[in-house]
Amino acid sequence: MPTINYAAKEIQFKIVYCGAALCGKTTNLVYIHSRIAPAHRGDLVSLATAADRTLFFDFLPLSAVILQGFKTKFQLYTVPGQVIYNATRQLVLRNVDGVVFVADSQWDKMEENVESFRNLEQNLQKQSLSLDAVPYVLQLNKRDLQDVAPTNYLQYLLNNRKRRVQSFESIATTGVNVFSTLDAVTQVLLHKFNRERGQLLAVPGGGGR
Ligand SMILES: Nc1nc2c(ncn2[C@@H]2O[C@H](COP(=O)(O)OP(=O)(O)O)[C@@H](O)[C@H]2O)c(=O)[nH]1
Ligand SMILES: [Mg+2]
Repeated sequence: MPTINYAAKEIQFKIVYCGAALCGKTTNLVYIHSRIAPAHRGDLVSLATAADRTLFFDFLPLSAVILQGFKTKFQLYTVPGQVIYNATRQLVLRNVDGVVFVADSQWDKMEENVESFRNLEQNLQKQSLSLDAVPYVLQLNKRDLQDVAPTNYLQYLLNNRKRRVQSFESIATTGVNVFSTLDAVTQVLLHKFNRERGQLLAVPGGGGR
């Protein structure tokens, strides 16, 4: 559920990048940050350990299109991928409006990908959400590397729910399909919002959080 500020005519959505440790979540945000004019984004806040691994989350605020006279803002977050940080992941996933699941295409990461995807489903369940209802897309990352699984195998592992979602083959380090992924999740999320809650924007003082 996005935050609607009627006075400022702003609506704010939260998008969370999920996936196993080192799959490329932070790299997505770093690339997006580097390609958006400062006027349309805030600073990238990264809380990393000395070893450059995300400890809590990365955070990047973006402002974008106008929706029914409201300025839409997107807050991009990553979650720490390491298995032990589940409490942090649950916290970052609270009130999520859209998810990008980043898969690491390397063969030896398949188990971690599947485990991370299951963990996402479980964490959403804990806040009574389901991937059936949350807008999300799949990003098959690191396609530049040698030892990668074929995309149809990744689809079979990670995109076999009733509703198949859009997926993108990416190279986050050079930006290949980083924006296609972000555009797709925002499109799905805005469609859902318009369909289910668009009327909230027309009623000053109604709804919001
Ligand atoms: N070759 C290659 N390396 C990548 C790609 N995306 C990320 N990486 C590298 O993978 C490592 C982990 O990336 P990071 O974004 O920190 O992963 P995170 O733990 O998911 O945030 C870094 O060394 C990145 O440079 C990619 O598409 N191709
Ligand atoms: Mg990270």
